[in-house]
Amino acid sequence: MTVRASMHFAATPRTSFGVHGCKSQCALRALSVAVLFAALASTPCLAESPNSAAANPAATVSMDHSTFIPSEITVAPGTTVTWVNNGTMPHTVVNQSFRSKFLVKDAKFSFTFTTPGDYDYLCSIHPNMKGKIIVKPGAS
Ligand SMILES: [Cu+2]
Repeated sequence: MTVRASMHFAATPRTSFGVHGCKSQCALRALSVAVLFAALASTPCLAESPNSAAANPAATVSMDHSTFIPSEITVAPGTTVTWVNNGTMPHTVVNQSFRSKFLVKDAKFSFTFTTPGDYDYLCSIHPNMKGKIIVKPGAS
């Protein structure tokens, strides 16, 4: 009689569906948070996007008094152009092919031009501040 009673007790299902359900729900929530963080980490932002810079040749464009100096230069393919802000106001250098970050006083931005063509660019803060790089084979 005593043995049969204890066997019956042991066979009673002890699993609570309530506890089990919460566990899997919590695991699911943790997973979706992880997925969200991964998505945020891979979101592209307005970061600086220079291309790989070659050793030479090189050219420099100054930014001063809201003007690119010289406003137009002709360079050979493979030339790295470096813009330097010599003024006190922040400027940017923006084109379809390249985009600098905010350049404060003395900040620099470089881009290497490999493909011949005309590259009109401007400062996104001062849209009237424009410049042009002409990339032409044979130019020095
Ligand atoms: Cu500007």
